[in-house]
Amino acid sequence: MSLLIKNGTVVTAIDEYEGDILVEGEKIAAIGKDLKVEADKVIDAKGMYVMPGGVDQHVHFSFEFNGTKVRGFETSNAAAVGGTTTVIEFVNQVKGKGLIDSIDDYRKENADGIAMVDYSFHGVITDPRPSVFDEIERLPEAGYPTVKLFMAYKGMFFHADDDVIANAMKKAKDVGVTIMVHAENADLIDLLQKECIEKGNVEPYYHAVSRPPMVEVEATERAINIAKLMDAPLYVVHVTTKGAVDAIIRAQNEGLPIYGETCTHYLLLDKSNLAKENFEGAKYVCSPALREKEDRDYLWNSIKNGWLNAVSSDHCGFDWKHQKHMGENDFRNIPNGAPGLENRFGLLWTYGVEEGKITKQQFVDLVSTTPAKNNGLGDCKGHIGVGYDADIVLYDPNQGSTISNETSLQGVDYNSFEGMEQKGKVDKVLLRGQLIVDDGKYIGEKGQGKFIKGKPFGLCYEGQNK
Ligand code: DUC
Ligand code: ZN
Ligand code: ZN
Repeated sequence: MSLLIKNGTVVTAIDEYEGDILVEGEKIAAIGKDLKVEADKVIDAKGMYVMPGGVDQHVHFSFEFNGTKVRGFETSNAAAVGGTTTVIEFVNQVKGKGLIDSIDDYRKENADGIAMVDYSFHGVITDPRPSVFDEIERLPEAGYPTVKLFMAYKGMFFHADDDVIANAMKKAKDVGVTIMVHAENADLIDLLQKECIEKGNVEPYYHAVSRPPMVEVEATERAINIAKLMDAPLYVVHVTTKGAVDAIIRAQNEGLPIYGETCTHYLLLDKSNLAKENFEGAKYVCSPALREKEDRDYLWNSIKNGWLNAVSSDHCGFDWKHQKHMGENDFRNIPNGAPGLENRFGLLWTYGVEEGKITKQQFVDLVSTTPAKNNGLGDCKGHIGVGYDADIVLYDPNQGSTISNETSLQGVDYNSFEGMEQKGKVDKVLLRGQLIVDDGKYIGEKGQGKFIKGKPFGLCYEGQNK
C-alpha cells in the first residue's frame, strides 16, 4: 500500500519546506517537490503543516495512588486525536519480580492488542534488591533503556532513597540506560504535609503549600550531585521551577550530561487553580505542584533556550468525582496527577508557536524529535525523513476549537484545560502509514499500536564515551 501526501508544508525540528511525501507500507519512502509517482492513495495537504507525530515521553497508564488506578491503554486513542503517535509509559516493578518481567507481563496484559498508538516503556524500580541492579545491564536487550526513580512519596512503595539512585546509575552508565528522577524531597514534604494537617489545612490548595519550589530545587541539586559522583548522565522529569532549571543549567555549563523536561500544565496552569472552590482544586493536584506565573514564564524561556529539551503531558487519567474525592478531608489522599495527553500538541502549538514564544521547529523538536532521541527511538520516530516510520500529523492552522471534556477521549470526567482555546486542528494522523485520524476523528482500530523497542545510549549519552 502506498500513499502520497501532496502540497503540504513540511515542518521538522530543523527546517520547513513545501513538498510531497511518499509513504510505502509503514515507512516514508521519498520526499520531494512535485513527486511524480503513482500511489494507491493521495491526500491533498494544501494549507496544512505536515509534522512528525508527537512522542509523549511521560505518560501514566498504570499509575496507582492510594489504591486507585489511572485509565489505561484503552484510552490511548486520545493520544492519536491529539497528534501523538508514540507514548512512553512508566511501569512499576512488581515486588518480588524482576524489572524486565514486570514490564513484559504488564505489556502483554495491558498494552499489546489494546494500544491505539505506538508505545514504549520506562521501568520504575520499587524493590531494589541486588539482583534488580544486576538486571539493568539486560534492559537494553529487552528494549527498555530508561529507568525512573521517585525521590518523592515517603512511605509509598515506589519511593527510592539516594543509595538506590546511585546504585542504579553505577550499573546504568556502562550499558547506556538513562536514569530519570522525579525530584522532590520526600522527608520535607512529609513534614510540611503533617504541619498543614495539624493546623486543619486539609484543602487541595495545601498540596502546593506542602510542596514548595525549594523541595524540588533541593532534590534536583541532590540528584545532580549523585550523578556527578557516579559519573553518570541524568534526566530530570517534570521540572517546574526556576531553581531546578538553574541547577540543570549550571550542570550543563560544567559539561555534565544532565537534561530535563517540563510539562504542558506547568507552562499553562498555576497555583491559583488549586484554590478553586467546591473541591474543584483537586483536579489540579499533581506532583510537583503547580507554581506561580513567574515560574511559568521561566519555563517558557527554558524551552525556548534549550535548557529543558522536551514538553510532556505527565498524563494521569484519574476521575474527579470518585477518585480525586478520596482526598476530600485530607489533601494527602488526593490521587496525584492530571489528564493532558490529548491536548499537549495543540496547546504547545497554540500558546507556544501562535504566541511567538517558540518557533515551529522548536515545537516539533520539543513535542516529537527530542523525546524520541531521549528514549532511544530517534532512528525511527520523531522526524519526517526517508526511512522513518510514517507517523505523520496534518495540522490545519486555520481551524480551531475550545477544549471541552464533552468531546475528549481521555476517559475521565474532567479536562485540566477546559475552556481554553486551541488554534489549529489535528486534521489527519498516520500511524506507520495507516490513517488513524481523519477530519479530527479517530478512525483506527484497537490494537493497532505496536511496541517499539527503545535502544540504549539515548540523547543523554551523546558526546559521552561509550
Ligand atoms: N506525579 C503526578 O502528578 N502523577 C503521577 C506521578 C507523579 O509523580
Ligand atoms: Zn513524577
Ligand atoms: Zn509522571
